[in-house]
Amino acid sequence: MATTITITGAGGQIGYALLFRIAAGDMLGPDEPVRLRLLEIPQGLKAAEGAALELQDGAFSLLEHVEVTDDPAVAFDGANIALLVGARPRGPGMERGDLLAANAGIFGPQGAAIAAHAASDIRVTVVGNPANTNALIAASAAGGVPAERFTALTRLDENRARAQLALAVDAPAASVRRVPIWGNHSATQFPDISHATLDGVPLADALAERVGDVRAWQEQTFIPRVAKRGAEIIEVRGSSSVASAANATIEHTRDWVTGTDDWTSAGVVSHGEYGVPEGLICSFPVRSIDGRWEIVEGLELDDWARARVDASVAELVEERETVLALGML
Ligand code: NAX
Repeated sequence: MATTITITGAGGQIGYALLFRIAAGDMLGPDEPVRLRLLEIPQGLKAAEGAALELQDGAFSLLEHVEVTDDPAVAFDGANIALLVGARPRGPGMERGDLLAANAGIFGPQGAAIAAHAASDIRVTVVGNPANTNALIAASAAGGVPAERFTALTRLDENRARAQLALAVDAPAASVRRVPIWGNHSATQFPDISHATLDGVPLADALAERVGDVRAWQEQTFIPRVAKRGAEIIEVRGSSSVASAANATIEHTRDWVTGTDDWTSAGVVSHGEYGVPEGLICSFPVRSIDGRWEIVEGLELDDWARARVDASVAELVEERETVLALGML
């Protein structure tokens, strides 16, 4: 049976980069037929309809059906996977609270529609920013659906971190692993290199040989580069990250369904792991086993790392408090 995948914001940039890769089997593999549901707001429907026409023209052998709608009840009906990409961007003069409120107005109703209409094995990946708190809002509106089924994308941050480390040691990105992102998908995120491996062995010595003082390099070069990579892309490309974000969304969802052979990063619900308050959707080092994300436990965090994790988690707590105070949680 085909997997039903709902993509919100499907008429936008990341949507456009996602659709054709999913139809080509990049997310669920070459043997899994897919049915796509594209959800847009009325202003975005034409763009999504145009993408649907191009999907037809791709004559993809795995693509069984495409439907474009602005009705969440239709979009999430029977969905096995939901990629929540559409979000309200920060407009001029918009305060953080306004942004959270505007997005709560999107992700709350979508969470409720998922609870009412999606399949019982629904897996939700939130891409639209602020991704962690949007996932929290959707999860809390989705009564009856376990919070573990709602995740926020931090895989792009991890990929950026692995790529920067690989450049530093002059190795292919694929040989660098175990670089988890902790905390929020925001400038406070903590890309952690203390467990990083290069072809399966600790990377620390190779890195020290290249950069000298590793801690200084982390603070002055690596962390700012990773955390501000989105801004760098905008400056150079003249537009935000699109194909790399779609790629990360596909990798995150594929790993969730098919499993991992090593750690990766995902925003998942905390049950108090590493002292992160329960219920927050926080990025952790994770593995995917039997179709579920499991947080990698028992890792050492020294005082320096702990302070960075705490700062990012404090931001998540603040976001949750803002949304609670608005009565939207
Ligand atoms: P676009 O503005 O190109 O597309 C967004 C689309 O969402 C638009 O077509 C809009 O009509 C639609 N939309 C808005 N509200 C909707 C609703 N209630 N239901 C359905 N559709 C709705 O943005 P794009 O470049 O595609 O980025 C999408 C989101 O991804 C943004 O919030 C962006 O900040 C976020 N990102 C998240 C990343 C991550 O790693 N988590 C990285 C990339 C990206 O910055």
